[in-house]
Amino acid sequence: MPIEYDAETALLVVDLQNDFADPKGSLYVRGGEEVVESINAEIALAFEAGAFVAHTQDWHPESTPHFEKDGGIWPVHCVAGTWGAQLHPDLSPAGPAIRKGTGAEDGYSGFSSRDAGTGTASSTGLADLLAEKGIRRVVVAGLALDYCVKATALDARAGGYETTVLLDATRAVDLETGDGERAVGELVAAGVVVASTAAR
Ligand code: VGL
Ligand code: ZN
Repeated sequence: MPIEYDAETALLVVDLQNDFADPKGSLYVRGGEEVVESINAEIALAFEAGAFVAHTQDWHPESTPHFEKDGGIWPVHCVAGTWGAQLHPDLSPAGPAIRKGTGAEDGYSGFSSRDAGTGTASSTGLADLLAEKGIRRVVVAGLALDYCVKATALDARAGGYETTVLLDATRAVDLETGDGERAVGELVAAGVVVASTAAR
């Protein structure tokens, strides 16, 4: 069932950036480019209904414990200011971009991050923004289902928002076969609703 957007709903478009959504990106998520069109349609619907739209951007320094070369698990991706970190050129963004992963951290959520060294959590400002707008319901789409979409939706749910993930507007990294399906299981167990876009 498509979402009915209203002024108390926020559509969060997670990490629809070249490194994830372009086949030439360094951490290309298979099928990532396929979600752009339906997300644009969803953004238009949300915008028309007076909903709040925000984007997240993975925005890393050149060295971070997140990268394999520095002790993490990922190839270098979404380095601040590079082509890979830019939003996909076919996306029609509406609303602010929240940058995350900007420090020495290995977090995935659009809401907060945890310093890999000190363990200290810090907020990205997204929760404050949603509170300021009087948001009660959060709808999440984008990349990747098994990392940043999952973490962002779980944080939204834990923060008391009615939370929905638009499954056809996400794709999984699937480092291990089945990660995407397991992510859906975790989301549903946490009380997140799984739905699809109006385009489907
Ligand atoms: C992501 C892996 C590493 C994501 C970000 O956006 O899901 N995945 N950094
Ligand atoms: Zn990252």
